[in-house]
Amino acid sequence: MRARIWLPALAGLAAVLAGFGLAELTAGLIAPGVSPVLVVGALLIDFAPAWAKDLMIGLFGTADKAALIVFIALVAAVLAALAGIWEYRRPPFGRYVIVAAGLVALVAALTRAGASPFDAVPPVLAMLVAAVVLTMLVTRLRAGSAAGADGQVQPATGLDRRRFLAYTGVSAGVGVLAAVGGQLLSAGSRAADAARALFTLPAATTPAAPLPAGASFDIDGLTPIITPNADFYRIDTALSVPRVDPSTWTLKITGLVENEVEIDFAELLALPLEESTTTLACVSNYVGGDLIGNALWLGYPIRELLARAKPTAEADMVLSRSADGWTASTPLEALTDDRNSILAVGMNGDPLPLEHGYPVRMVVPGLYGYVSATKWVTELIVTRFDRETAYWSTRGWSEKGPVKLSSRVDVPRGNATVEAGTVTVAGVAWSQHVGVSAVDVQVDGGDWNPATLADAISVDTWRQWRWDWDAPSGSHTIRVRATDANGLVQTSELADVAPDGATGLHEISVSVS
Ligand SMILES: Nc1nc2c(c(=O)[nH]1)N[C@H]1C(S)=C(S)[C@@H](COP(=O)(O)O)O[C@H]1N2
Ligand SMILES: [Mo]
Repeated sequence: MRARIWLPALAGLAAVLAGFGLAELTAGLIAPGVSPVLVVGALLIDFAPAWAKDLMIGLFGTADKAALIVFIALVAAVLAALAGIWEYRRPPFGRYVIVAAGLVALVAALTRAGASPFDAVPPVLAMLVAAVVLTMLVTRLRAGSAAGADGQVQPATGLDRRRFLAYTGVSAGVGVLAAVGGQLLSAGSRAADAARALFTLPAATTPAAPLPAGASFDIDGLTPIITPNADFYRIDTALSVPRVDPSTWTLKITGLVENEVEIDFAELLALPLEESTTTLACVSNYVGGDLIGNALWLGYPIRELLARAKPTAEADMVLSRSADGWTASTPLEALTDDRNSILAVGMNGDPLPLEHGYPVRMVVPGLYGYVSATKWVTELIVTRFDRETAYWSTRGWSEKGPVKLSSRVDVPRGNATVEAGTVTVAGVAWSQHVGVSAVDVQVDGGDWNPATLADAISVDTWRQWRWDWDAPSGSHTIRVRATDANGLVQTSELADVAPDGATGLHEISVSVS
């Protein structure tokens, strides 16, 4: 009984490994990025329903993309084992399973942004190899075995079983070797990594003013005014970071324009580049959350390129598209008014990190990233909101996303225990494109106490605040609220992150000993 399940399951696994390995190898040779696991993962991400976004943000932040890959590998392994068992018991049902899985991978490969017909080769090859190897192994398994009295096939024994195991081992081994070879090949073709390593960022024609001396307080645990690249939050739908070779990168401006514009990387770098400090926030940042960061960006104003393209009078939106097909819809006005909306090539003095959009991304002050901050950007389509819809707007998120006025307590940490006496309460507040004019702190629902604000870098950056609290012992709650330069006070009304950003006041509990 055990042999009837385990040996066929083994055959299924070995067959699928052989097919998968050869697909990885051909992907490495002719279609980098078309690894079956990655294309299926990308398909799952794109088809996830709207409610899954919250989960996805947690899941596909930075480290947990690996979780999806492991999940797909586990599902594939289970299907492979089932295919083996079915092929043994009711041929050709095992092959049907393999063909069905192969078709899913084929659709996934061909529906990727910028897919070429060659991308069909790895999944089709995987399907054929797996089906042929499965048939061969199961035939081996049956060889020498006779139909029992009950009409059931009896598993092979002795010499036949040893032969079967040898063939199975060879198939699996070839698969693993081929997969490793494919990985090495695609690593070797990573022109983007190599180019970035060799790239020296040009100097800014218009450097940023030095940070005001009073822009940051020296308080342990307070968020630094500039977020180091390594600590900058990362959010995107890309399962493997897009590798865009700067030597072939171009940006096209098309759509409702008088002149189509196309520039390459060398041309972009030769333009007068400007530095600006801009805070970037994610719409999925809940009140008090950390999906927000502030960086010194180097780039070229999008306004200038749009001026060359000359949008027609009816245009009201720019749909930006990335190398991996993701899109954002940005109001045309936010890209043509006087704010620092740029095509960024530098982040905190370094070339853009690969995961933050190398070689070129958009940064638009005052709008959530999902409607503005396109990484690996390759195309700006000038259009209208009533004609085009961007990636997240088709998944239940608002088509416009101005960043909401908000503030956060960083110290003390929530649920910390502090000593009675003077306790420094501090954090950050932001009201992008308007500016923060005041921050107040409240203890246990009492009076609002004005906090001291650090100097502002600009209206487009967050601002630190501090307040010295004479803390009595016991349990307390601390709340913070910001007021913007127009006098708007941060609302205490709770709103979920969907569809256009959270509201409410950040509140922490502390115990004072
Ligand atoms: N190509 C691409 N660009 C993208 C995204 C994406 O999924 N794909 N996500 C956007 C979102 S939702 C946010 S909040 C910002 C995050 O930028 P960061 O990862 O550099 O912090 O990138 C934006 N740009
Ligand atoms: Mo986001």
